[in-house]
Amino acid sequence: MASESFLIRLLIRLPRIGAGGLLFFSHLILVGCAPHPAAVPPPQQSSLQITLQATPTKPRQLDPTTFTVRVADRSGKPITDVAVTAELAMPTMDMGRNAVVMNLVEPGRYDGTGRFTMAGPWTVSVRAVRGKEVSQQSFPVEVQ
Ligand SMILES: [Cu+2]
Repeated sequence: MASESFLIRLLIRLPRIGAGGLLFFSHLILVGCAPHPAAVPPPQQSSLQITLQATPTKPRQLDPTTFTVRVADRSGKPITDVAVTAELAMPTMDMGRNAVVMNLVEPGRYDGTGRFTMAGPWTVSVRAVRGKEVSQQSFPVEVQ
């Protein structure tokens, strides 16, 4: 916890710091004390198990790649009532939005087909959304 004297000095300086600075400093102070609800919910640690299989396993640029996503709870039970999305992105550059439509094909299994538009390192970000609960997992894929 910040000391009282620090707080008092901060209050004296407020006019110079301005609102943005106040938010920054108040955040610093609060972070040290207790969990503080942020304006944007922090990325939740995935509560569901998400796996991804790409076919072929070494995708070629511009060829169709099939994605198989499996979603299960912590005990391994297949999950059928989530909305699954997959986004393809390159970590090194902006390739524009590249979303793959994923459809439930059997309990806990969601399939979709997409295309990597360039050779190199890609990331497939899979999200499983159920109400306000979002589980997310990213998978690196090397494209030839
Ligand atoms: Cu690229």
